[in-house]
Amino acid sequence: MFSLFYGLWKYMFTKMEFHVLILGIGKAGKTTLLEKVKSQYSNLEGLPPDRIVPTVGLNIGRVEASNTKLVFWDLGEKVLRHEDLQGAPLLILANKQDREGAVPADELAQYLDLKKLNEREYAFQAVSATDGLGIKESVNWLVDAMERSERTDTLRVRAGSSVV
Ligand SMILES: Nc1nc2c(ncn2[C@@H]2O[C@H](COP(=O)(O)OP(=O)(O)O)[C@@H](O)[C@H]2O)c(=O)[nH]1
Ligand SMILES: [Mg+2]
Repeated sequence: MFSLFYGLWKYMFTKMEFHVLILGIGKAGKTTLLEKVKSQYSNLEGLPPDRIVPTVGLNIGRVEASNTKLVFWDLGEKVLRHEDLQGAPLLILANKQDREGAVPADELAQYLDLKKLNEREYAFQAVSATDGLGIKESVNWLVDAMERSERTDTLRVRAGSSVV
């Protein structure tokens, strides 16, 4: 009986944790973005842009948003079509919006043919990793999309959740 209630309690009060892959070509601003997210969602100061060096290996950042834990993986590999990422929500960021001539998010949406990524929820968001424009909106979208994603349920079952 105790374990039943303990399981229920754990289920209700343990924060969900989602992992987010940050993918993009070199110099797109992935590391700068991660540092900005970290500085907006924690008390720690993110690295200032002039101290960010090209990423070697992995750069991982943890933040908490809307009672949810997010783990960002700054990688830069072509993994989107990998079967393990089937159905994972996709947020496409049009970064460097502070720069004159930056491609707006809706224009970017026209360039990218995302119909091939069927069964995947996706959205476009204009951001500036240096100014912080659009960062909160991006993280909110990620949290919402991952919470309502069927993939989340599938992964939870696959992980053999200890919840009753
Ligand atoms: N103007 C501007 N520059 C940016 C922005 N995001 C990143 N950068 C710059 O782009 C360069 C590459 O950024 P970095 O985060 O190292 O890119 P990564 O290779 O994708 O990790 C750096 O000089 C950054 O300061 C942005 O939103 N606006
Ligand atoms: Mg980097």
